[in-house]
Amino acid sequence: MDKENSDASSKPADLKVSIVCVISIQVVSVPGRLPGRRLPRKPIGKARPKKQSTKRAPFWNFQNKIILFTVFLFILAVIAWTLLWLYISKTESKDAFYFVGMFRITDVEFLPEHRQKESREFLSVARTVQQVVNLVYTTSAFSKFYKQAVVADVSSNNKGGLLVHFWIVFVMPHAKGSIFCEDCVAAILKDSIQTSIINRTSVGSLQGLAVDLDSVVLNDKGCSQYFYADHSSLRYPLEVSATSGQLMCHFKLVAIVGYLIRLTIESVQLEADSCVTDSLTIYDALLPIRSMVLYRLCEPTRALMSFVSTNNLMLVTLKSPYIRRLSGIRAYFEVIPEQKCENTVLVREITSFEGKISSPYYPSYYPPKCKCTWKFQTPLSTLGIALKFHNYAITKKGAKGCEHGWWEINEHMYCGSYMDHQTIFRVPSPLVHIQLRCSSRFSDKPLLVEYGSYNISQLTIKPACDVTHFWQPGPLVCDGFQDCENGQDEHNCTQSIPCTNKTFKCDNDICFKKQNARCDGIVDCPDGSDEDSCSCSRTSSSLHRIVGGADSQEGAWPWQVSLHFVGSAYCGASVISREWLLSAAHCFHGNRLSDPTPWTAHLGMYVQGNAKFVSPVRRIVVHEYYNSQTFDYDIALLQLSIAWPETLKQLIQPICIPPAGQKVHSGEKCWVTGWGQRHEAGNKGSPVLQQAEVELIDQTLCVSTYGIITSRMLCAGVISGKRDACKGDSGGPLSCRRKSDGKWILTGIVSWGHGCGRPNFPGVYTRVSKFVPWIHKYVPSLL
Ligand code: 4AZ
Repeated sequence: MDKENSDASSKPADLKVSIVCVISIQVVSVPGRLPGRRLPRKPIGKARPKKQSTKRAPFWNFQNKIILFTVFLFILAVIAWTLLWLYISKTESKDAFYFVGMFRITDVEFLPEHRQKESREFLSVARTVQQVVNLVYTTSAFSKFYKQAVVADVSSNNKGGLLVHFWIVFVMPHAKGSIFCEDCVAAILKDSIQTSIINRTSVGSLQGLAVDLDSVVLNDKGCSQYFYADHSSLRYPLEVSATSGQLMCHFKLVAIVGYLIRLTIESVQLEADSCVTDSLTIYDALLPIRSMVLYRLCEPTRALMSFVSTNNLMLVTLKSPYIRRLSGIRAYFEVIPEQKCENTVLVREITSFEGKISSPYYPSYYPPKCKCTWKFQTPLSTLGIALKFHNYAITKKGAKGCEHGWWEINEHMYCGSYMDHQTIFRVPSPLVHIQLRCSSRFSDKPLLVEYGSYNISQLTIKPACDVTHFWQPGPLVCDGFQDCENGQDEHNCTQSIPCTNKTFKCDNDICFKKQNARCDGIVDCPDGSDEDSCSCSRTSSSLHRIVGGADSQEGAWPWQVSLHFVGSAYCGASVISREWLLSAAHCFHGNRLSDPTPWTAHLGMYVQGNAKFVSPVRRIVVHEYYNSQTFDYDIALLQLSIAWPETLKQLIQPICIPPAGQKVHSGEKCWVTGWGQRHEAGNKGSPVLQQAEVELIDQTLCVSTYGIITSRMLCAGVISGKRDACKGDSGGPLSCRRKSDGKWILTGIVSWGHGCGRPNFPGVYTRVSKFVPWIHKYVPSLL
C-alpha cells in the first residue's frame, strides 16, 4: 500500500516540471515590452516630422498592441489548460486489483517450519517467490501497473513439494481497469513456465523455480478465500451472500495430508438457469479443471447434501454475476479420514432384511472412481441373498458403459440407475460376491441397500412380473410399490364404482352425481381430475385430418414446438404454459446438448423455419432418473427465455397435462405430430408439420414385443406399422382428445422405438400422467 501511494505521487511531480517551463516563457518575454507603456503621448492633431516618422515607429502602436494582446491570450490559455490537466490527472481515481494465486514448487520438501510466517524457511520461500513473480510481471505487458507480490502461505499437499499461496497487486487508473482480466494475468504466469517445459511433464522452470504448471491458479480476489483445515473434529463454516451486485467466489479448501474433505451444503441461493449464468461448482482439485468437477448445482436448494473429495483438496466456486434477489451459500466443511469399503457379511437364517450396506461416505454423495466389495454368505445352501435397493435398480449391462455404477455380482455385470421406488434383486446362491465401481465422472447420489437371506426354493413362486427379475416379497400387486420393471404389478389397480350417464366420471373411473363438476373450481374427484388442466387448449381445427401420416392443417396443433439446436431442427416439444415446454430427456443427453445456450424454441410454426415466435431456451430440466440405456424417465422441461405474447394466443396454445394416474384405454385414438423423418431410411425431416393417427396399445402386448417397457412408457401405433413417429419427432406430443370436454391432453412424448413404421413395432412414448407432480414442482402456475 505504501508503495502504491509513493508511486501515485510521482506523476504529479513530473507535471510540475512542465508547468514551470511554460511560466518561464511568460516571465522572459512579457516584461521586456511593458516599459513602452510609459512613453509620453503626442499631442493630437500635431503633424509629425516626416523623417522622424519613417525612422522609428512608436512601440505602443496598434499593431504591437494586437500582438501583445494575442501573446497574453495565448499564455492565459496555456496556463488554464495546464491547470485543468493537472486537476484532471490529480482527481482521476486509481484502482488496486488484487489477485490470489497458488502454485506448487516441486523440488522443495515441505517442513513443518514452512507453516510459521517468522521462520527462516517460510521467509526464504516467500522472498524467492516474490522475486520470481516480480520478474515475471515487470517484464510483461502489465509492467506499468504491477505493484507487488506477497506470499501469504506455504503448505504441504498430497502431491509433494510446497504449495505456495500468494497475492499479486496491480494499480491502474479506473478507466483502464477494464483491460484487466483474470485469464490474462494468469496466462502471463503460466506462459513463463510453459516455455521451459521439458520431458513432457507438467513441471517447468519459472525463473529457475521448479513449478508444476498444472498447479497454477490465479483468481480475481472477489470473495476468494483459502482455508487450511487441520482439525478432524471441527466444522469450518463457509458462508457468503449478497442481494445485489455480483458474486464470484473461490473457496480453496486444503486438509491435512492423508485426509479428505467433506463439504456439507445447507443452502444455496442462485438464479436457476441451467448454469448459464449462476452455478455452484465443486472441484476435486484446487483448480477449476472441468474434468475434476465433483458436482454442479444450477438451482437453489435447501436440501442438505454433502460431497467428499478424493484428495486433501477441494475448490468450491460460486458464480452469480447478476444478482436479482439473493445469491449465496451456507455450508461447512470437515476433515475426514479415508474409508475402506470392503466387507464380509455372514447373513443369518431368518428370511428377512437384516442389515444395510451403502455407498462410500454414506449419506454423502459418493466420490467418483470408488470401488467397494462385499462378500455375503448364508448359513444354508438353500438360502440365497436378497438385496433391496432404495430408489435404485440394477439391470443387465448392455454394450454401453454404465452411468450410475457398475455392479459385478457373482461374475455377472449390471448397470445401476436411480428411480423413484425401491427394487429387489435376488441372487440364488449362498455365497455372493459383489463389487461396485462408481463409474460416474461426477459424485453420485448416495446408495442404500438392505440385505437378507431368502429361501431359494421359493423363487419359483409366481411373481407378478412377466419379464423381470425383480420383485418384492409380501403383497406384490397394487401395494403402491412398483416391483416389476414393467410396472405390471401396479397396473389396473383402481377400484371402480358403478357409473351411469347421470354421473360425472373422474379420470380414475370413480363416478359421482355432480354432472358439471369439470373446471367449476371445486375439487370433487379424489384424484383432482375434475379440476385438472383447466387452462389449456380445447379448440383445435384438426377434425378433418388426413389419416396415415400426412401434412397437417396450419394451426391445427398450436402446442407443437420445433426445437432447434445450433440453428437446425433437432427435436419436438409441446407448449404447456406461457414459458414452459415439455420434451424428451434424450434430446438433451450429452455435454453440449444439455447446455440451453445453443437451443431455440420455434412456436406457432407450420412450415419449418417460419415460426410465429422464436425464443432462446433459458433452462433445461432433465428428469433426474432419466436412464439413457433404457430411455426410462424420458422427460424434460424447458423454460423459455421470453414468454410467448398473449397476442399470439390464436396461434400458440398450451396442451393440457393429464391428471396424475390417468388411465388410458388400449385402442384409444390419438395423434402424433412432428417435422421428423418420413421414412426410417431417410435422413431429412419434413418441411411441413406432419400428423398421423395412432392407437394406444395394450401394455402387456407392448411388453411382449419389446421386453423392458416400464410403467413410465406407453406404446402407440398401428399393427401394420404404417403410422408412426420417427427420428426428429422425439420430444414432440402424442395428443389425445378427451371426450368429456373436448380438451386435448398430452398423453405421451415421442421417445423411442424399433426403427420407424415397422409392422408389430409400435412407437414408445413417455407416459406423461406419471410425471404430474414432477411437472408441478417446476411449473407451479399450471392448473
Ligand atoms: C428417434 O430416433 C425415434 N418409431 C423416435 C421415434 C421412434 C423411433 C426413433 C418410433 O428419435
